[in-house]
Amino acid sequence: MKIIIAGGDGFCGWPTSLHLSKNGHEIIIVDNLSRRKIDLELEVNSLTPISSINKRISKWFQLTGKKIKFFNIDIAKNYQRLLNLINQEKPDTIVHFAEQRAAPYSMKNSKTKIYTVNNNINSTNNILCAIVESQLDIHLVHLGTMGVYGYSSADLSIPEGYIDIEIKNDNNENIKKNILYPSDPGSIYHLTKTQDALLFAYYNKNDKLKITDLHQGIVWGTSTDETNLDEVLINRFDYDGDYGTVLNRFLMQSALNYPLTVHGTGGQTRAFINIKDSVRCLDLAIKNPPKKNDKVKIFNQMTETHKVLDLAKIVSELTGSKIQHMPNPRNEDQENELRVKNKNFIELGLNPTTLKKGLLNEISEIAKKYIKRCDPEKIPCNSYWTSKKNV
Ligand code: NAD
Ligand code: USQ
Repeated sequence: MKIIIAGGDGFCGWPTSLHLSKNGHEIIIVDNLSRRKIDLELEVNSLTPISSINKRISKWFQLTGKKIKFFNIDIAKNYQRLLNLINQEKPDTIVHFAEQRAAPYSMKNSKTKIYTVNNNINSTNNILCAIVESQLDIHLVHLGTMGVYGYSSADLSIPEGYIDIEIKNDNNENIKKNILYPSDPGSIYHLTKTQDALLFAYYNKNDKLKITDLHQGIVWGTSTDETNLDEVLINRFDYDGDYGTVLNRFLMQSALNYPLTVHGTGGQTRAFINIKDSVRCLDLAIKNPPKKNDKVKIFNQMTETHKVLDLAKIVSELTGSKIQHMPNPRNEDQENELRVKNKNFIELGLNPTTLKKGLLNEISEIAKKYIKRCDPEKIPCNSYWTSKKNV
């Protein structure tokens, strides 16, 4: 298959590009390198030393003989270049990772809120418009987030996208409907993903586009078999207060002997998936497109749920690190239970990599290897959800 990977230079996009290239697909990366520019803006680096996109691609060719093409296009702003590329390359599939993905960055200030909304919603709408205008039969696979649902399951396992409801009509008769699960975003970033979901529903209804939306949990880990082949292929490892995600931050903090920064009580339950499973899920989603006239296919891309404090305890037992409860900079429930259905991927053959000590050790080793690149001043989370700090 020929596959355009929008956002293919990023944390999820780069290992996915390599994995799909190894599996014989023809890969075209489209990325405006905005994530690298945000590192410069925040004066922070990936813990791992990431090479330029051209060096990455050349090394992959040298090691495997497989070519990956790269186009630097801002898909939120340059619709015509995106459309020209689609018309020229005629891909079978477009995978869409190209959005600003950090909730804390999206809540930093008005500038980052506006940027996140403009960038994410325009990226998605431009891709959808371009598929329609090209008149090609392209399957769009988008990376959504578990956060579209909110995290409160209210004794109900969160279904994969849709929920059956029964309501009374004007004649007081019960009618049944199958609707998108009500959205409940917790940040401006998560809000853009709920808007994406509406765009998909509309283009699917109006233009019959074939779309798969993957509501992914928090990705942990950094390496895959392909990124492990050479240091030039290494994946990014975000650890700073805006982009670092919770488990990777705890593993990095333990390597630095820095207390594990648990927000509030640590009672927040979240869904998780290892990066190795994330790339496998993309492969499965691409191989199993919706049929013509199917509605948007929605999968929950996660393998397990954990409370933040329990994760801190696991890392602490493994490494001897201390746990420090911090005032929570976010406006979120301090405690929640979360149950999530994920049978779609399991039925397609996903064999989940669960949080094992061996794997945590492997990631700790990477964190230890590069810990000298860490700037401890960048660890605290300084983006507040509201002007009033929580205590
Ligand atoms: P990332 O920031 O590392 O990668 C995103 C890539 O998209 C970057 O390389 C960036 O330069 C590019 N990009 C952004 N806007 C663009 C634009 N307008 N034009 C072209 N390129 C653009 O993020 P990631 O962690 O790889 O996440 C990828 C996707 O997966 C996101 O949509 C995110 O919402 C979703 N996701 C990520 C996680 C996670 O834990 N990392 C979890 C769930 C869902
Ligand atoms: N947290 C801590 N300590 C920290 C960092 C985070 O206690 O040092 C807590 C947060 O308060 C939150 C939880 O850990 O309760 C998760 O935070 P996170 O930064 O790991 O994840 P989140 O902001 O939800 O975002 C990440 C990705 C995003 C993706 C989302 C999936 O950055 O792109 O969409 O995970 S999900 O969480 O399922 O919505």
